Amino acid sequence: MFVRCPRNKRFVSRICVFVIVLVIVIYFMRKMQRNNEAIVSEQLQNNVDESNEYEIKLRAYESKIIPNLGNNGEGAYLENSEDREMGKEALKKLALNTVLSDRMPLNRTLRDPRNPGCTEFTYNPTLTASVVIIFYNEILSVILRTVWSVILQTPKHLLHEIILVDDASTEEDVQGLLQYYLDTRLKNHNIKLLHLNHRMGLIRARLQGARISTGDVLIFLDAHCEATVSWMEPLLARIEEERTAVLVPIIDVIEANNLAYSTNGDTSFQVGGFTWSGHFTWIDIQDDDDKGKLTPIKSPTMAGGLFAIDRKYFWEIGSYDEQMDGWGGENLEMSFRIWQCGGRLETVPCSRVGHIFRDFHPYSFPDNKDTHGINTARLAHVWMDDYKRLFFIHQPALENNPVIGDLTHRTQLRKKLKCQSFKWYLDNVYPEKFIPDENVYAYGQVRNKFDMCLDDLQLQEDKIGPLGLYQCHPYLAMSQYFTLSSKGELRKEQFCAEAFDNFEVQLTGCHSHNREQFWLLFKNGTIYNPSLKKCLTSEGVETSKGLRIDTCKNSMHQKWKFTYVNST
Ligand code: UD2
Ligand code: MN
Repeated sequence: MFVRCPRNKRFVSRICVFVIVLVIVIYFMRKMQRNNEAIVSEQLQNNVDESNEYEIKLRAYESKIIPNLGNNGEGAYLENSEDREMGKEALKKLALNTVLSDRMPLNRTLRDPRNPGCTEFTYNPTLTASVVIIFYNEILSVILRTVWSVILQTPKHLLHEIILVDDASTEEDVQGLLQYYLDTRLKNHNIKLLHLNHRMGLIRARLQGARISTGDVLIFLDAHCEATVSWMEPLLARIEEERTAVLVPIIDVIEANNLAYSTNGDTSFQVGGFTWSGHFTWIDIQDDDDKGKLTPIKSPTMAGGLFAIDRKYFWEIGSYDEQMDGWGGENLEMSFRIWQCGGRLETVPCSRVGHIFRDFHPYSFPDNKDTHGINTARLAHVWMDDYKRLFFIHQPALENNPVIGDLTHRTQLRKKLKCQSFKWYLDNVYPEKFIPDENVYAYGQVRNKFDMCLDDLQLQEDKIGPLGLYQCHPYLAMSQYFTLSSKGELRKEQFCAEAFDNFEVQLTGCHSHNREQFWLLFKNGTIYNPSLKKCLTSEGVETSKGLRIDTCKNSMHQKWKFTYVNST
């Protein structure tokens, strides 16, 4: 470029051009050679040491993966009968078919589970996310499938980092092998693995992950999840619009036995509720206006494992109660706190993540402590005001028990954030929640003249069973706590007494429009079912057996007395 060939002397000029072309060709050839050398040297660096014990293990593991198994999120089946038997055993022992998981590709494909309407939205968030995944003794393939799904289903520019927190697992696999996998198979992704040096429980483990994260938004996941297409965009976009919105995706079920990614159909889903015993429950969407919406909708509580929150807001709003141990309670604590202290909790219908729901915990807790109970007692004292009475009926031994620890920090936090009362939460966020002793006709034990009481006979949630009769307990035990509600239901929190044509009375789900669930309490103590025109009777009913309805007569067996009756 800086050399000029003389124009007048043709021969000299030609030689000159030739020399210049030659120089250019040599220059580019050398450059290409240098590039090749760089690639080769990078490959050399990449060349894993084949004699490394982790490499040997990983290759053995990788060689057993069955291509395409479980693709499209389908449930899978192992052809090999020995594997199949081992899988069944694992399911019994660990509540998960770990053998099947080990054979299934880590990056299996999933179908788009969303409501088709979701594809019409475009989101262009500018925020980035730190995905925090905590685990204790989860198997490698399950953790890695979670990680792979996040990588594959998230646009690169939105995924700031993935932070894995090992809550001091004792299983060998997740010690060195996971780090080795990340270093060799996923080294171009920003993934950090933090090993805690002693078991901290899932609440403090999440806090440790949050502390080292630097993305705009924190997204927590359990270590046995699979994210689906476009799961992150609507979460980030909503937080960008409303930084105090805390978001949960729809949580689909990955079946523990065959790893099928299953949904309740692409349109129907539930939001979070709670029971007075302090447990999370799924509830139907409460507001009619919210039904069918594809934009974020109000959720009174969250399940706890999968949610997105602005990182700075997470700390401002009080992160977690660090004195909560083990497992449980933190999800309701955070839900109440978010709502009461000015934030919002929402379910995002166009974001869907699968989660393996296990039938039992495959791990034990140090000292066998009831961490769920203790943690819930903590949150009841801090957030539920006088309504904590309804929790402590379930857990009387915990009410003034020193085991729940010091609450000063959390009560101070509540003051500092100037949070609303629990009554405000019930009135404004969850007005449909049944309160067994407020605005009702009568509640408490329902006793007859023979000191026998109505009793749910320990009926399990989601079941139907007889409305029973049992000796009255000397204290108000939950199994004998009944309410005659303002709608005329004779009910517990979850069940309503329903009279049947064969004169049996069963406890079933409450449907307020069902006439057979409507009862009247007369001044003389009879409990009357107007629909069948009969009265509740204990005549001829053995202890622990179901009550009946019968023709109303002036019988001692048809006189009932509630512990508390409101005058109205
Ligand atoms: C649900 C939540 C879970 C948590 C819990 C209440 C969902 C889908 N799951 O229970 O996230 O909020 O309710 O506390 O919402 N783990 C540890 N250390 C431990 C015990 C567990 O790190 O000491 C990990 C575990 O490996 C898993 C996560 O914590 O990744 C949640 O545990 P889980 O899956 O057993 O809880 P889950 O889904 O039954
Ligand atoms: Mn889980």
